Amino acid sequence: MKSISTQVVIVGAGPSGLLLGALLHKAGIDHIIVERQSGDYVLGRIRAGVLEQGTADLLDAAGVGERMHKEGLKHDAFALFFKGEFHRINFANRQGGKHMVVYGQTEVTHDLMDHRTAHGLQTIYEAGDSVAVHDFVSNHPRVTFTKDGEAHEIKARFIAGCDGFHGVCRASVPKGAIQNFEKVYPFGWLGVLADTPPVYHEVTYSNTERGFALSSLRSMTRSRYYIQCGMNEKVENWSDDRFWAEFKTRIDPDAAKRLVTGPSLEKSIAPLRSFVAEPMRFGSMFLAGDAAHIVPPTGAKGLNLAAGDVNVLSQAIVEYFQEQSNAGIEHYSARCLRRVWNAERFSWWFTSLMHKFPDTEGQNFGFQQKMQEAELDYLVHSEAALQSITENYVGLQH
Ligand code: RFL
Ligand code: PHB
Repeated sequence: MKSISTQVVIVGAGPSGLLLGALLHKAGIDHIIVERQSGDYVLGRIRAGVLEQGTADLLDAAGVGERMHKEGLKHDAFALFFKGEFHRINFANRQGGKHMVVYGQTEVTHDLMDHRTAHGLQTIYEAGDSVAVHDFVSNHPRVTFTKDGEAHEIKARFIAGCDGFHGVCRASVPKGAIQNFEKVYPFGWLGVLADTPPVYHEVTYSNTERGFALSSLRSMTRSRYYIQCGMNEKVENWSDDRFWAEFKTRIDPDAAKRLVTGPSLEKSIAPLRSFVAEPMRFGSMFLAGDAAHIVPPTGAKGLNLAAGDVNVLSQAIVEYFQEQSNAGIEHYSARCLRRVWNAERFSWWFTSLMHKFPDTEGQNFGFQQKMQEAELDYLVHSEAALQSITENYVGLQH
C-alpha cells in the first residue's frame, strides 16, 4: 500500500471540501482532497444559485471572489407571487444593506478548482466507492482508497467529511454515537436550465393552486426555473413543452405572456428533505455541509450553510495547529448546529408556506390554500413579518 501523510484529509470535492481546502491553504495548512467522482462530473451538477453576502465574503477571504464580483448579479430583493399578485420584497433596505449574489454553484466550484490548480494543491479524483475512513476516534485517523488498481492510504491529524448526504464519513459513525433528525416532503422540484432571458430579474417564489414554482436565473441570458412535482415523477415524462406549459400556469399572466421558452440545457428532479445529524464531530473527524445537514431548497440555504460550517471548521483547525488550542475544535459542533437549526426552521417554514401538500389530516386543499394565502397576505403587509422573513433570507449571523 502507498502511504502518505498530511495535516488534514478532506473527503469530497464539492463546494464544502474545495472551500475548506482554499481556506486551509491560505493559513498554510497542508491538506489533500479525495473525491469519488471526476472533476467534470462534479461540475455537471446544477444546484445552488444564490449566495448570501456572508458566503460571498468568505469566497473573497479565500482568494477566489474575483470572477464572482465581475459576473455575479447583486440582488437586493426577491419576490412572492400569490393570489394573482406580485409582491417585491426588498431585503437590503431592511437588513442594513445586505445583498445576495446570484452566481451558480457550478461557477463557484469552477473558481475553487482553478484556484487549486494555480496553487498546485492536490485533489485525487475518481477514487470511486473504495474510499474509507479509519481510526477517527484516535488522534491518528486515516483515509484509504483504491485507484487504478493500487491501494492508497493518507494519514492525517484530522478528517473533514465534506462528502455530501450520501457520503461515507457520516455512514462510518457507529449508530449509537449519532442521532439523525429527518423530514421527507411529499413532493420534489423539477428544475430546468435554459439559455433564455429570465422572465423575472429577481428570484420569484410562486404559491398557486396548481402548486409551487420558482423563477431564478444564472445571468441575464440564462434562466433557472423549478416547479413542484410529485415525489415519484420521472424526468422522462416531462418534455420541455410540458414543462413550459405547466410553468406558465404558475407565474403571473403578464409574465407568462412575455416568457421566452427554449430547449432545456439540463432538466432534473430533486427530492425535498430536511435532515440534521448530531453531533457534527466524532473525535478527529468533522462533518461539514450536506454530509451533516440538508434543507429543502426553498430558502436557498444549503450552500450557504455549508460555507458557514467550513468557515467555523477552518478557524478551529488553524487555532489547533497555530495556537495549540483545542477550543475551536471542542465547540465546532455546537457552534454550527445553532446556525443549522435556525436555517432548518426557516427552510421548513418557507417550504410549508409555498407548496401544495397532499391531504394528510382530513384538511382539504381549499382550506390549506386559504391558510397559506392569509399568511402570505399578512407577511407582505406587516413590517414586523417582513423584518423577520428578510432577516432569515439574508442569513442569520450566529
Ligand atoms: P456536495 O455538493 O454534495 O458535494 C459532496 C462531494 O463529495 C463527494 N463524495 C465522495 N467523495 C469521496 N468519497 C466518497 N465516499 C464520497 N461520497 C460523496 C461527491 O461526489 C461530491 O462531489 O456537498 P457540499 O460540498 O456539502 O455542498 C452542498 C451544496 O451542494 C448544497 O447544499 C446546495 O446545492 C443546496 N442548494 C442550494 N443551496 C444554496 O445555498 N442556495 C441555493 O440556491 C440552492 N439551490 C440546492 C439548490 C440544492 C438543490 N438540489 C439538487 C439538492 C437547488 C437544488 C435543486
Ligand atoms: C436557484 O437559482 O437554483 C435557486 C434560487 C433560489 C432558491 C433555490 C434555488 O431558493
